[in-house]
Amino acid sequence: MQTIFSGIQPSGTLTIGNYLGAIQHFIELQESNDCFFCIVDEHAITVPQDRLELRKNIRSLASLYLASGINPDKSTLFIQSEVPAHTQLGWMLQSISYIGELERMTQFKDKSAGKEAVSSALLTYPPLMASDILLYKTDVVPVGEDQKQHLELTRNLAERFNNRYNDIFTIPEVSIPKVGARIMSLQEPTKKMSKSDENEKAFISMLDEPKRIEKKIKSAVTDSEGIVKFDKENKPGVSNLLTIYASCSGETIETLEAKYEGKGYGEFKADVAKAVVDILKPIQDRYYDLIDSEKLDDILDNGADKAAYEANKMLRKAKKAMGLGRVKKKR
Ligand code: ATP
Ligand code: LTN
Repeated sequence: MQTIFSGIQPSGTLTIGNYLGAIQHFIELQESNDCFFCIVDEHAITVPQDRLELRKNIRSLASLYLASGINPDKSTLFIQSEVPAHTQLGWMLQSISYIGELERMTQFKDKSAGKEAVSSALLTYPPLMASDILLYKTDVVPVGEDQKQHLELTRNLAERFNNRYNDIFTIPEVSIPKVGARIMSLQEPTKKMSKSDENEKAFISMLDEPKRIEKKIKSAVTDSEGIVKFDKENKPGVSNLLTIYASCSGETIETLEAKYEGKGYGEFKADVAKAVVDILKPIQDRYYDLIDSEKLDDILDNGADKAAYEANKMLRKAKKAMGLGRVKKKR
């Protein structure tokens, strides 16, 4: 049995990209592993957030995790800010991070580009992410393609700490799905689908109604060729829809290409929409049952207790290794 850790930011309603790139794999992994799934609200505040909106998104994300199939009897589901050890170890890891390596992170470059007031937390986000992972002796971190660079930095920081102080951290492996690791924007298929995109037509939210999903897929950017074929370079829009369809239906891309040979985009798009609705509809039903329930609070309280117990053990070790605090005199 391995220990798994992953986190999602409550920075908007999850998209089908988050589901196919991350959550779907969490569900598979929880069957035979010890899993921790986190709502990383302290990561979300690295860019400006409206407080009421953030609070709503945190609860909504918790509910979506559960509605998607995270089983609280098997996995630990919790909110990052409810376990203070994350920011504590995050600070300690900042002390061994170099500004240069943080400035090289593509996420930092993307999110800070052209902005005047960039928070320093956006730069120091990776050591906090490393802390999330290292606190739980994590063996494997399932994430989408975009997080690969952060995972490499996490491994570097863990090794640096182990060499410099004491060999206490497990070096985590990254796990990226073969299909669905990078679902693209429906409007600009060369850009990743993102829940914080200003253009709502660019993403399918996990809570979009069936009609809305159909509309968004119908207006997804494709090309004028009229051939359903996977070719990321020349046909990014169609390839993205094929990936979404394959991941939702469990069919291979080749089977789908054959199925739509000689057919136009109209029929293809209608079927992609149907496959997405079939996956999302039952999740949405469970979501609305949970969102205002006390049960959700109980699950999160329990999760925070369990996570804090594990995290505090590792935090104590890390503090000792670095020489923080004191050793009490024997009486
Ligand atoms: P934001 O837009 O606020 O930066 P995001 O939509 O990129 O957020 P995150 O909370 O950063 O989502 O990511 C949660 C998980 O979903 C991560 O494992 C990430 O790799 C994965 N993920 C995010 N976007 C996609 C995507 N377009 N395709 C596949 N996986 C994705
Ligand atoms: N950086 C990630 C979210 C995240 C995460 C983590 C993922 C924060 N801490 C720990 C895996 C493990 C993102 O933006 N998707």
